[in-house]
Amino acid sequence: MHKALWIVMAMGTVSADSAFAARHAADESNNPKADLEFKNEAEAPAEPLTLWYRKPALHWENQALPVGNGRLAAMVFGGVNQERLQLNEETVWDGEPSDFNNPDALEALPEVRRLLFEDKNEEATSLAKNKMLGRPYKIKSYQPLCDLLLDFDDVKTVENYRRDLDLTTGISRTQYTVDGVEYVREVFVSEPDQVIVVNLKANRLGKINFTSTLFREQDTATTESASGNRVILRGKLAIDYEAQLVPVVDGGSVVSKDGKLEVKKANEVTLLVVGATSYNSATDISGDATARCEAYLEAVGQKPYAQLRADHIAAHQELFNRVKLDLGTTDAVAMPTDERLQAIKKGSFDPQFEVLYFQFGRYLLISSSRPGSLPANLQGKWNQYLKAPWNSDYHFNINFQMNYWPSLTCNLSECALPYYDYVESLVPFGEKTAKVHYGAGGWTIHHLSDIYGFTSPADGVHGVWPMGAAWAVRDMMEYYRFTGDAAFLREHAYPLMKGAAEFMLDFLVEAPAGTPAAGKLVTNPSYSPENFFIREDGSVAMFTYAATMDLQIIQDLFDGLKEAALAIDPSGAYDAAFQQKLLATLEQLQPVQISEKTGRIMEWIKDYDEKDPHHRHTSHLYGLHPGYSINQNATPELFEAAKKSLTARGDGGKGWSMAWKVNMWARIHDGDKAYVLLNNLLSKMTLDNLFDTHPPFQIDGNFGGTAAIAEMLLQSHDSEVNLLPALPAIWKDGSVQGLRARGGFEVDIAWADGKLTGVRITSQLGNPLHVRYGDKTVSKTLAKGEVFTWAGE
Ligand code: FUC
Repeated sequence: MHKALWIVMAMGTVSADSAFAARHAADESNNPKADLEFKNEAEAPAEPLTLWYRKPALHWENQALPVGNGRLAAMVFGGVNQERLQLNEETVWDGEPSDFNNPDALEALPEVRRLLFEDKNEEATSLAKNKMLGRPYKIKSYQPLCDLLLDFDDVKTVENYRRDLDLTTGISRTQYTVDGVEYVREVFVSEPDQVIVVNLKANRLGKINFTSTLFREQDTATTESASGNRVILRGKLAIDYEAQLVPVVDGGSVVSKDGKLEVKKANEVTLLVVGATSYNSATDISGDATARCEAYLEAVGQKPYAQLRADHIAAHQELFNRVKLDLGTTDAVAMPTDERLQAIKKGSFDPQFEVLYFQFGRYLLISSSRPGSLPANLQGKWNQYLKAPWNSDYHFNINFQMNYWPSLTCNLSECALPYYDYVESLVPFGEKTAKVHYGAGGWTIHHLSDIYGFTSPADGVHGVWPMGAAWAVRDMMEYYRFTGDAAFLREHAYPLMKGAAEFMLDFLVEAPAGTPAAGKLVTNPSYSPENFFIREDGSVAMFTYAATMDLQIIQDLFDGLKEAALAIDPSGAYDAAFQQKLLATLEQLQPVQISEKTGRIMEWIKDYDEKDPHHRHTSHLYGLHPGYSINQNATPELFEAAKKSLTARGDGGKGWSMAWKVNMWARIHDGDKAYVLLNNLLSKMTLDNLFDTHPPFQIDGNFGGTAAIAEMLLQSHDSEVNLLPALPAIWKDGSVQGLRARGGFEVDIAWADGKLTGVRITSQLGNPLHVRYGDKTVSKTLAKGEVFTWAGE
C-alpha cells in the first residue's frame, strides 16, 4: 500500500514534484526486483499478432501498452499491487485561442529577400528572426487527462503472470494467479461507446478487492465523489477538462468517498471512464465538459460488459482485418515481445515480428485517428507529460504528414479523414497569416501547429517556412487517387489545394540578375528542413532562396491541381484561367539541379556542402518520396542523382528519418537496401512496447515504417500497379492481402522463392488497370467489382 500516494491524492492539490515522486513510487510498486516474486511462466498467447510480456511495465515510454479510440487513449501498465492507466483526451491542450500573427513581418520581408539574393545570409537570418516570427512564437503542450489508479491487496508472490495487447481485438489483458486464484483484467477504449473500459475478473467469487481514484499531477485538478459511486476529476487550463469514473460491481460492496472508490469482495467489476473538455473549436472553448461527460455516460447506459466488448471488437476489426501480411514463420513467435526484440538486435531474423510491427502501425492509426476525432499528433494521442517533447504537436515539415502515409496503402482511408478535416480547419487562420506575414492571397501553414489555429512561424527562425499547407493538401489529392471520391475532390481537396497554390503564386519572386536563378521564379526566404550549409567563405547558414524542397513541393501541388481539374472536367474547362497561371508559373519555376561536383540532387540553389552530410532530413528528395516527380521513367537523371544523394546521407537517422529512407529506397526499387534500413529501424529505433523512438518516443517512425513495408510490396504512383517493386531477398516466400493502389484497386499478392506466384486485383472504381511485375506488364479494363488474376507470366 502506498500511503504517501493516497495522502497526496486525498489532499486534491499537490505540487507537480511531489506528485511525480508519488507516481514514480507507484511505478516502482510493480518493480519485479523490489518485493514481488514472479513464479511459473505463463504460456504465450495463441494469437501471433499480440505483444506480450512476463513482467508489469515499470516505465511509460518503452513498456506500457497503448489502447485508444481516436479521441481517448490509455497506457496500460499491468501492475499487480497497483495498476496505473495513464489517460488522454485529445483536446486537453494548454494554450488558448489567440491571434499569433506578427504585423512587423511584412515590412521586413523585402529586406530579408534582398539580403538573401545578395548572399548576406547572416543579416537576413537575424532580421527574419527579429521580425518574422509569430507573436507569441511558441505554442503550448498537449497534456494528459489524468491517471486511473487501482490499488489492490499487497501480494508478495504471483504466478503465471502475463500482460499483452492483442492487435486483432484492441484489448490489453493482464492475467496472473495469486494463492490459486486466477485474475484477469481487460482494458480497451471503445469507439462506438466513447468510453474507456476496465474489466476485472477472478475465477473464484468474492475475490476482487481494490481502491481506486482519478489523479492528475496538476494543481488545478480536484477529485471528488458523486452519486452512483462516481469519482469525478475536474481541472482547468484555459479549457476545462473532466473525467468521470463509474464502477459497475457484481457482488461484494462498493463505496465512493472523497474521490476514492473502495470495492470489497466483488465477483466481477467493470470500470467505465469518460472524459471531455470545453473545447469546441480553435476559437471557441466555451463548451460544457461536465455535460459532455454525462452525455457519454448516458449513452453507454446499462450496456453490459460483454456487449461493450463485442461492439468494440466489431468496430476495431472492421478496420483492422482488412489487411493480412505473411512473411513466413519462426519459433520466436512463442517468445515475449521484448525478448524477441533483443534477439533481433543481436541479428536474428524474425519475419513474424516484422509483420507484428507492420500491423502495430495500422493498430496505432486505428487507435489514434478515427472519423470525427482530431488527427494523430507527434505521439498519436498517448502523452503523460504536462510539457511533452515538442509539445506533442503537429509538425508540418515531415512528421505530421508521415503519420498518414500508411492510411491509404494500408486500407485505412477513413482514419485519414481527421487529417484532412484538421488541415481544412486551419484555412481561415492560414489566410490571415498569408496576408499579415507576406501580403499574399491564399493560405499557408508554417512548420507546426496546435489545436488553437496556430499557423505563424514558430520556435525559431527555422519556423519561417511557409510550405506546410502546400505539402499537407497534396495528401488530399492522394486520397482522391485512392478512393475516387469526387465530392471530396471538388468540395475539399481542390479548394484547399487552390488556396495553397494562390499563396505560392504570390510568394514566389523573380530572382534578380546576377544570381544563379536570374529570371526564374523562386521562394525567398527559403530553407531545407532542417539542414545547414557551408558557404563559400566557410560560414554556416540555413536561409537561402529556392531550396530544392520548396521547388518540388510547388511542382507537386501544381501537378496535383492540374490532375484534379481534369478529373473534375476532362474537357479542361474547369478553372481554366487559374490552371493557365499555374502552367505559366511552372514554366518559369527554378528547376531542380544536379550537382556537377557530386552527381547528387542539389539541396540548395548553390552547390553548397551540407554542414551535416548525414543530416536526418532528406528534404531535397521530396520528389522521390512522398512526391513522385523524380521517377525512373519520366526523370531518369534525377532518379540516378536521388539515389546518389540517398546513399550519401547514410543508413542512420532518427526513428522517422530511418522510416523515410526505407520508403525512399523502396521507390528506388532496391529491396535489399530498404530492408537494411528497415532492420535498423526495428533493431535500433524501436522500444520494447514497439513504440518508435526519436528518441524520445515519437509515433511518426511507426507510421512511416508501416507505410514503408507496404511500399516495398506494392507501388502505384507511376500510373501502374507495380507488384513487389522492392522485395528484399530475405522475404523469400510470403503473401499480402488487402493493400490498396491508386486508381481504386484492392490488391492481394503471393510470392515464393522471391518470385510472384499470383495476384488478385479487385477494381473498386472501374478505372483502367496497368499492372507491372519487373519488366512484364499487362493492361485491362475492369468493371467496378471485377477481379483480375495474374501469375506474372
Ligand atoms: C522535426 C525534426 C525533429 C523532430 C521534430 C518533432 O523538426 O527535425 O527531429 O522529429 O520534428
